[in-house]
Amino acid sequence: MTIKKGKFITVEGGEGAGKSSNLAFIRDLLEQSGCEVVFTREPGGTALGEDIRDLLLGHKHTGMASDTELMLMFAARAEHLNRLILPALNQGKWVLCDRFTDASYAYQGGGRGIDMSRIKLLETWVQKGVNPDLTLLLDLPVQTGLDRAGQRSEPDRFEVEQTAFFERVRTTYLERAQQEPDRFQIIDAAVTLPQVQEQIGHVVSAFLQKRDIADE
Ligand code: Z5A
Repeated sequence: MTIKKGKFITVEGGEGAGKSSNLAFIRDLLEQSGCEVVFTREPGGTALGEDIRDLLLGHKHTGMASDTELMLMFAARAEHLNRLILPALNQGKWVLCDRFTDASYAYQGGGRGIDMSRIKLLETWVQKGVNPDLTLLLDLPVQTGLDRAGQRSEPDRFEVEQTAFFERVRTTYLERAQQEPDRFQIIDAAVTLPQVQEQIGHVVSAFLQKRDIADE
């Protein structure tokens, strides 16, 4: 794989953490500072990836084996990296992605109980060393998130899981953040939206400042 030029930012979090509510805000912050932003999501981001997303989130294949689920996530990711993420980074664009591989560790590893070493194998194979430069983890107590998400319409195939599943997802995200403190920034997402955005603003400004110093 070729060398990256732009920066790769991912946003993660459990149910009702407020990703959708904050992604446009993050994109605006980046664009205001002169970054050309490609905004995308996982699973999805390409035509094939969006078809895989439908299979993963829809209810047609309820009871799908966990290994199938994991490999479909990585199949969509391989397409996403090769067709969208890497070309954009190589053109000097910034990629802002709604979820990435940390979600596979959290949901398929923590949630479904797949051995993390198997996820690592797929990560190494598919990503070939390409990783996010910054990951914002929107963290909040599981019940708060479920209460918020419950106000939305029809639940997808993940949203019907039990509280214990989402507790394992949250624990795994927090463990990963602890293991990679330079990449992860934890945002307290349990507070009001303006308070969440104030924290995000600080994190993104600090990251942009670091980029400016590195570019000098
Ligand atoms: N998945 C996986 O298993 N493995 C993988 O590798 C990948 C993904 C990549 C994709 O869903 C699913 O795929 C996801 C994990 C799995 N499963 N789930 N569940 P997604 O990412 O597209 O969708 P989502 O997780 O359901 O999240 P979302 O739609 O992006 O949004 P959200 O984070 O849940 O939050 P929201 O919609 O912005 O907010 C929820 C509600 O809370 C809404 O009414 C807001 O107005 C409200 N809200 C937001 N912030 C606040 C604050 N601060 N205060 C009060 N109320 C708030």
